[in-house]
Amino acid sequence: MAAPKGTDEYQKRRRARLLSKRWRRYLRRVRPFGDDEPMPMSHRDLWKKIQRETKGKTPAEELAILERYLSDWPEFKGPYQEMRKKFERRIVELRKIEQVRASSPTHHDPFSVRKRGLAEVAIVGLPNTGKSSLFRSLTGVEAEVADYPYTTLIPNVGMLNLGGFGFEIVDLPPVPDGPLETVPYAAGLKEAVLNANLLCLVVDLKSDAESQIEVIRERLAEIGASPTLTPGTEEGGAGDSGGSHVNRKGTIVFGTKRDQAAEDDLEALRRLLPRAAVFEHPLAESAARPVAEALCRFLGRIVVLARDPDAPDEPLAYAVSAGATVLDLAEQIHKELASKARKGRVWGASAKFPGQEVGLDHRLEEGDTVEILTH
Ligand SMILES: Nc1nc2c(ncn2[C@@H]2O[C@H](COP(=O)(O)OP(=O)(O)OP(=O)(O)O)[C@@H](O)[C@H]2O)c(=O)[nH]1
Ligand SMILES: [Mg+2]
Repeated sequence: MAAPKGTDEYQKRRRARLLSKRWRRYLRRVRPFGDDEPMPMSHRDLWKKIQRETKGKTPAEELAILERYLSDWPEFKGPYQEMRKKFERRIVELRKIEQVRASSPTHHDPFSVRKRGLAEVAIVGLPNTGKSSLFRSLTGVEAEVADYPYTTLIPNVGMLNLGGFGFEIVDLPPVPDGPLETVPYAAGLKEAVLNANLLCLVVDLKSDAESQIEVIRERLAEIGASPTLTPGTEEGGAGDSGGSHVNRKGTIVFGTKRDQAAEDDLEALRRLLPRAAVFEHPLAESAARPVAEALCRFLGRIVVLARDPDAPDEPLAYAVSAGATVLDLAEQIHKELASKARKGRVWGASAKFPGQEVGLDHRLEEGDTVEILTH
């Protein structure tokens, strides 16, 4: 019941009403989202705050921040809802970026133009010698394979993945029997070969190996590249330039169609190229590691296995610099692991006995298996 005008009671109630009105207005301003989930700021300030928090963040971090804000975004109308829509669109965009990143085998940024993996390896050989078949075996990526020459006219690209590292493999159209300009893709082939860090030379074991190698060398010379079969020799390493005008490329060799070739053909190829790392196709089941090791040698790296003591069945291969220590390996796996690492346990060439406990400065050797202990 209203108090009669002029009475003290009337004045008291009026003051209370006014006060609560101002108070409510004040509260609305400082708590635009109401009392349940106070977010004490205007939409402009909120926008600025979110911009500040997301600035310079990785897509994953930005996604987490926006999702956190949107999870308790109120049903407030007006500019807040426009802002919500903007953030929702941004979230869709960020999720796409994350999806592409996660599906990229080496977790490199797919939008950057950098080569993926440790190095790019181009498969080079004459027509119909089994380059695309080899590419498929190494990468698991589908590529057209057929029993006639010039099946591949556009390069196929995939990754040879070793777990902790990988190489980008490029399956090229064939180098022709005759001069380079006899093929319409000569310019592209030249660029692809020069752009690769390493080469993988394919020799069909069913045909004469010596003449194939000679023709490939001639074509590479036309391109301005020279295969180097032995790492670390004065012939040059994997570097893009050996100091002269020829572009030296560390090169491994594959003898293909081994299953259809004569018994001795692979050995004959090895005798022909005694200083080269020569592999065979079809691939042996455990071929990926030795192939990666041979490629790594041109890069001054060795392959070691890191074994998580809590998941000993799934060691991961890593390519560390030759002469790397247990600590170097830990750093390569994860900065945090390196900061917590106390010592290592090693099996393999650098260990005095299997499972030897070693300090963090212990130097690793090719093929070692290492556990990094944090306590
Ligand atoms: N038996 C056997 N056949 C192979 C092997 N590698 C390739 N082939 C066959 O050889 C033929 C040519 O293989 P591709 O992988 O298309 O050869 P390519 O060098 O990529 O051919 P181009 O792209 O035309 O230069 C196909 O019929 C393959 O099935 C192998 O290791 N063993
Ligand atoms: Mg092919």
